Amino acid sequence: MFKKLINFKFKTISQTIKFSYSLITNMDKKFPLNSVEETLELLKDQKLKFEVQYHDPIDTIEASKNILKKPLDSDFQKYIFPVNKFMKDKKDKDPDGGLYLLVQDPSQKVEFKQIAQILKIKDNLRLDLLYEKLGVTQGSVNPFALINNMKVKFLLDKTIYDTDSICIHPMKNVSSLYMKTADLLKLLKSRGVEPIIMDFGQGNSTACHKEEKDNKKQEKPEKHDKPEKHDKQKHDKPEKHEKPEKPEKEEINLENNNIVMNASDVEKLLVKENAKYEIQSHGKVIEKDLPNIIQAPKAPEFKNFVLGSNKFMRDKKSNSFYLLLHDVKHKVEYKHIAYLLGLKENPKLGDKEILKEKMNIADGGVNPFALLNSPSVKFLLDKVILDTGVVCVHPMDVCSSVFIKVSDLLKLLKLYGIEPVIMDFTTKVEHKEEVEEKNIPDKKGVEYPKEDKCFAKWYQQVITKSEMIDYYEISGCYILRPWAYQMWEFITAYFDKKIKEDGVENAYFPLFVSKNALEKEKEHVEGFSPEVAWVTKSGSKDLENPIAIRPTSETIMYPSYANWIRSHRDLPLKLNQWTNIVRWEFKNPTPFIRTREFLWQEGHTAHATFEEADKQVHLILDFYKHVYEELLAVPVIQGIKSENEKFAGGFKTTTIETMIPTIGKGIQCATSHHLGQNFSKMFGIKFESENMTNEYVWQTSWGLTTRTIGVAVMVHGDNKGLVLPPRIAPIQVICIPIIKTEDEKDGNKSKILNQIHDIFKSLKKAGIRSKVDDRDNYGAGWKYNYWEMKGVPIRLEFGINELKQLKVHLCCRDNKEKLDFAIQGLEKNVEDLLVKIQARMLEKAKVELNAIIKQANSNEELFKHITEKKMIKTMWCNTSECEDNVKKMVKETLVKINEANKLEKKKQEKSGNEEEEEVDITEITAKTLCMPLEQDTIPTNMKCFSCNLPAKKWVFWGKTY
Ligand code: 87F
Repeated sequence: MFKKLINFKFKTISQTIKFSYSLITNMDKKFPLNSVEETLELLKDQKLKFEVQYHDPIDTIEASKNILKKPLDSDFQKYIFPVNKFMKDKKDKDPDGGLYLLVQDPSQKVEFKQIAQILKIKDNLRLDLLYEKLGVTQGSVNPFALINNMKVKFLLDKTIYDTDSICIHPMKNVSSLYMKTADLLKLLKSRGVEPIIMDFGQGNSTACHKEEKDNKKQEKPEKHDKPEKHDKQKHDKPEKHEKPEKPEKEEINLENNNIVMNASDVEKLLVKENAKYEIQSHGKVIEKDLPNIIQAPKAPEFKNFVLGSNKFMRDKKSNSFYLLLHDVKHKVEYKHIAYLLGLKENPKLGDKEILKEKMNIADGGVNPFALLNSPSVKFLLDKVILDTGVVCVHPMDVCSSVFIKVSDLLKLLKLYGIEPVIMDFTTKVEHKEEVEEKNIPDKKGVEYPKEDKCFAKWYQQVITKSEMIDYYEISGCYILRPWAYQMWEFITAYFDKKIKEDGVENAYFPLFVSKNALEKEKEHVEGFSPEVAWVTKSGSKDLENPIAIRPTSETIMYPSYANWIRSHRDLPLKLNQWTNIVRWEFKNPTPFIRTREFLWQEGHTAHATFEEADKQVHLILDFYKHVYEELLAVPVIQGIKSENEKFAGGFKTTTIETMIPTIGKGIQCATSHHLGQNFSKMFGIKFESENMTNEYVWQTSWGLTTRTIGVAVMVHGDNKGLVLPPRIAPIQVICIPIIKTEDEKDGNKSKILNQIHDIFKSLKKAGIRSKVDDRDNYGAGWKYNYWEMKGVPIRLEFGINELKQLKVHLCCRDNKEKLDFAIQGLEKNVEDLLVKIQARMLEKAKVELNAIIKQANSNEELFKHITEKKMIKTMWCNTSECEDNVKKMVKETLVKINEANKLEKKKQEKSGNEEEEEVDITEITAKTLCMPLEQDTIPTNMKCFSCNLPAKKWVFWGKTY
C-alpha cells in the first residue's frame, strides 16, 4: 500500500508552486506522513510507546534543550537529540538518486566533507529539496520523514544507534516525542527503511549496514550516557592528508545549515524556481544612497518597481523576530508596526549579533532572502510592494540589487513555509475607542480602515460615500444609485450576451404567485417559507386569497412549461428572466450581500436527457466564473454543494465560491442547479420522445444576483474607498484639469480646459469611458479624493506642464502607479493600461485568496484555521452526519470562546477599554462551501479528517456570510 502512496505522492517543487499560485482548485498532494497526528497514529497502530510534548516551533537543538521538559517516563531517561541533515550527491544526476538523511549526534563535530568522503559522494546539503523529497520543511527534518521516500538512504550515527532513547519531531517542529531508539528502527524497518550505521568515533570513520553492526554490538557494552566529545581539532578542521576539497565558489556553505550565503546562492535559487530577475552590481552602498544609485531596470515588466528597505526587529514581550520589507520612500514608524501587529509595545531593531546568528547577514544587509536561513522570523510586507508587484532588494550582499516580481519572491519563500503578513501603512494608527466614537462620519474620506474589527463600518462608508447605495426606510431594502446600477448593467450585458449565444431567450413572468402554486412543490418551499412575503390586502380590504411575491420563479414558470412542451421538437426550452426578488430575511442585512429585495437573473431550462441538462448546468457555471474573474477580477472556486447545502428541490447544486480575506468569510457567488426530474414530475412537464414514448423533461435552474457587486467591493476596496476593476467601472478615466492662479492670469486656463476636453473626446471615441471633472467650486486635491473614493481606475491630470510638453500624467487607482504618456496616441496606451489594471487586480486577488487557503487534518486544525480567518480544505467522507457534527463542534467552541471574551470585555469596559463591532455569534459557524470540481486523488485508505469513515472528497470549509 505504501508503495502506491509513494508513487502518487511525489511531485516536483514546480508543481507545488503551480498549486499555490494558480487557482486553488488544485489540491495539494500529501505524503503518506504529513502531520504530527498521522505520525502518532502510526506509533499507536504499531503499539509503540512514546511520550509527546507540544511547543512553539523549535529550529535548533539548543532551543530543544531549553524548551523541552525532561521525559516523565523512566523508560526514556537516557535519550539523545539528533541533528538531521539532508544531503544530495551532486555527482548523481538522477533527481531521486544519491539522497541521504543523516541522523547524527550533534556533539560529534563531524564535517560534511568527512561524511562525503566516507560515503564517496560529492556532498551537497539540499534544504531546498526537503519538501519535495521528504514532505518536511526546514526545522522539521526528522527520521519519520524517511517513510515518505524510500529512495532516501538512512544514515544513522552509531552514537545514536547506541543510545537507548531518542527525542525527535514527529514531522512538524511544533512537537517532540521521546521513544526508544530500537522502536524507531523497528517502525522504519516495517516501512522498508533500514539504517546504514555511521561510526564517526575516534577518527576511524566507517559506514556499515545494521546487520554488521548488530554483530559488533554484542562485543561492545551498550552506551547510554551522552557520547564522549571527540578530539575537536581533529574533527573541526580536517587535517591536510584528508585532502579536503577546496569549496567551489558557488557551493553553499554546508556547515551552518544556511540556504543562502551570498548573491550567487540567491541567483541559483531564482534560476531553479524559474523566477525572472535582473541584477545590478553597484558596489557597497548605504540605503540612503540607493535611490540615486539604482538604474531603471531593463526588462519592461520591472519598470514599475518599489525600492525595498528592510528592518530586522524584535518584540521583546513575545521574543518574536520580524523582517519588514517596505517601500524605501516611507518613513515607517515602530508604533505603526506595533499597531498593525497588535503588539503591546513597539518592536525594537534586532541587534547585530542576532542578525548574524539567525540569518547570516551583516548589519545594513538585511534582505528578504535571508528569511530562508531562518523561517521562524516573521515576514512583514508593505502592501504598497504587494500592490506594485515588483521589488528591488539586495540579494544577501549590499554590493548588488535584484529586481524581482513580488509574486515570485512570495512563491520562493512559501516553499520554505514563509508567508507574508501584509502591512497596510495607509491605515491610520488609531485607538479603537477613537474609531468607535466616530459614529457620524464627516463628509470627507472613508474613516474606518479595512480591517476585520470594523469591516462592516468600512463597507457601509465605502458604498455610501462612493454614491453606490442610499438607505431606505424599510429595513433590508436599499437604493441602487447610478454608480452601482451601471455596474449591474455591465454585468447583465455581459451575461445576457453569453446566454443568448447559447440560445437562451429572455421572457418575463409575473411577480405574484398564488398559495396553491407556491406550495405545489412543498419540499422545496418548506425550509424557505418564513422568507416568503405575502400581499394580504387591497386598500383596506383583506384579499380573499393572499398572494405571495416571488422568492424564485420555479412555481410561477413551470405550469407554463407543462403547457408549452409537448414533443421532443419543443426541447430544449431555455428561458431566462431579469427580475427583482423578495425574500424576507431576518439575519443582519448587508447591502448587495443580503437584502430583502434584490435583482437577479434566473434561468430555467428543460431538456430531453439528463446529460444535456448536466452540460447546461456546467456551461452556465463557467459563464458565472467568467463574470467574476473577467469582469469583477474576483477569483472563484467552482464546486458542488454537499447534500446539506444543496437546493433541496434539485438533484445537484453546482456553485462558485470565494472568500473575503479581510474577514475570512466564505461567500456563495452564484449557483447552477441540475433539477433532475423532480419538478417535471410535480408539474407534469412531459414530452413525446423520438421513439414516441412519453418522458418527463430534465431541468436546470440558475441564478446570479446583485451580490456580485458587493463581493467586488469587499475584495478590492481599500482604506480610501472603492477600487473598481476597469470592466465594471462606470468611468474608467477621470480627467482632472490642474489650474493654478497664474494660469488664469496668463490666459492658460482656457487652453488647458480646451485641450483636456479634446483628450476626453478622443478617449470617448476610442470607447474608453471617461469624464472631465471641470467643476470650478472644488480644488484638484478634493477631486482626487472624491474619484479615489469612487474607485475610478485611472486619474488623468493635465496642467500647464503637460500642456507644454503635449503629454498627460496618469495615476492608477489600484496600485498608485504613476505614468506619463504623450497626447499623441494616448488612446491605445490607456486601453492597454486598463487591460493591465484589470489583469493585475485579478492576480493580486488570487494571491490573497491562495494565501488564506489552509489544509486541516483534524477537527482541531480546522477550528484553529477557522479562528484565523482561513478557507480550509480537508479530505472528507461526504456525509451529512459528519458535516452536522463539524458544524456543531465549531459553533459550540465559538460560543464558548465568545462567552469567555464577553467576560473579558466586561472587565475591560470597567477599566475603560474599547469595544469592537457587535457580531451576532449565533449567525457564525463553519460549513462546507463546496467540493471543488477539480479534485485531486485521495490516497487509498485515507480517513476523513474528522470521523472514522473513508475520505471520499476534498472539500472546502469556511465561516460564511
Ligand atoms: C426563499 C423562499 C422561497 C431560495 C427561497 O438558486 C423559495 C426559495 O426556492 C427557493 N430561497 N430558493 C432556492 C432557489 C433555487 C433556484 N431558483 C432559480 C436558484 C437559482 C434560480
